[in-house]
Amino acid sequence: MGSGPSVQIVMVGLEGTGKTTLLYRLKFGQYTSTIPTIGFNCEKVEVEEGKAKGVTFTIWDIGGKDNMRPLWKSYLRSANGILFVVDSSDHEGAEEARMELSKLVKTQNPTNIPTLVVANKQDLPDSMSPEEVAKAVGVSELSATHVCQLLPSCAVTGEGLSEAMDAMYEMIKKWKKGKHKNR
Ligand SMILES: Nc1nc2c(ncn2[C@@H]2O[C@H](COP(=O)(O)OP(=O)(O)O)[C@@H](O)[C@H]2O)c(=O)[nH]1
Ligand SMILES: [Mg+2]
Repeated sequence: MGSGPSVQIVMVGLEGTGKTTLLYRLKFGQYTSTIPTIGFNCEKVEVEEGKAKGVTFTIWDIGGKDNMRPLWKSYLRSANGILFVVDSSDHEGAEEARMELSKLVKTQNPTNIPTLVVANKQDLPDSMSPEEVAKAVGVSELSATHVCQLLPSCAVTGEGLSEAMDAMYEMIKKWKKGKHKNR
């Protein structure tokens, strides 16, 4: 990996939202088929374009089955940012995603590391728009008190992923500055 800055990211979300697809898309630059994640995957990804060029992201892709969710918080201790992946086509799952996101950001994240919600599967015809996803999973409420924003993506084609990594890195940089100021 390069000699540039490096950050640790925890990627979570309900099962089947596209986390592992996103991870492999970033890692290998192409679509890779996945199997349901038991436990976790971890990859180092060096961004090759955009504002976060040269930054190495160590991404922990944590299984989203409900028996894994209590473990999400233990991965946050050494993390600099959270990627919360949502399946924009899963209308029924939005309420569960909203509860898990809120719990994670408000109570399981004592150092308030920034959260980027990724509205994935934007390519599917019945997908909610990014604005609809933001509303459904409560991003606007959370962003009043926590560093939380949302961006759209399609992990299969990779659309939006470069913008998402840029945004995640910008949020982390700001968070680090703010943290040092308060010391
Ligand atoms: N149409 C579409 N399918 C996707 C997208 N991202 C992931 N998938 C599919 O969703 C399924 C679950 O993906 P996976 O990465 O295993 O989800 P995970 O459980 O969050 O890791 C797989 O069949 C993927 O090919 C996307 O952006 N668009
Ligand atoms: Mg997975």
